Amino acid sequence: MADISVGIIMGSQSDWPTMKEAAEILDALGVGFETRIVSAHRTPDRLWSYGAEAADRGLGAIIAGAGGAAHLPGMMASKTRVPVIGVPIETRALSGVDSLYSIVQMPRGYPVATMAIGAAGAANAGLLAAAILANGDAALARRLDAWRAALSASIPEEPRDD
Ligand code: RP5
Repeated sequence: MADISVGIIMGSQSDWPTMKEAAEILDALGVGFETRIVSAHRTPDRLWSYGAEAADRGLGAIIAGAGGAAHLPGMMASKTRVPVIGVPIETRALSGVDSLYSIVQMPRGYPVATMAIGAAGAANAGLLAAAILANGDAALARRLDAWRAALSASIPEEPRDD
């Protein structure tokens, strides 16, 4: 079993179907991760202690998904220097634009790498976390290169009628 290098956190159980996409990518690449529900609004103390301990625990990246007033990624970035990758969850009321704007517009000094809204964003968050870790892990770099090459090879040159 791989060491836990990535924390996947989310504001609610309802975010899991989206955030699972990040977990599946990390699984496929052999990157160890943990999953936690950490809400900026409903469990602020949990957010604070997770952020306070993240670097000492050896986490190399934190993927944080939240929807609506999506303060989790930004608050986590305030609390730890571990790179935070934000995933805006698609919402019913505003289609996730609310989540995106809540996450992306950080003040200077506390960056969040903000992904696209929804499932593609969550999958890309997994890939970006792996890419960050691959800088110091040659075996992971090779696995990531192979994953990218396989995706590329799966794209047909011509469209077909279904
Ligand atoms: C946010 O509120 C969560 O990240 C979730 O996307 C949204 C709705 O949460 P639930 O009401 O479904 O628990 O904090």
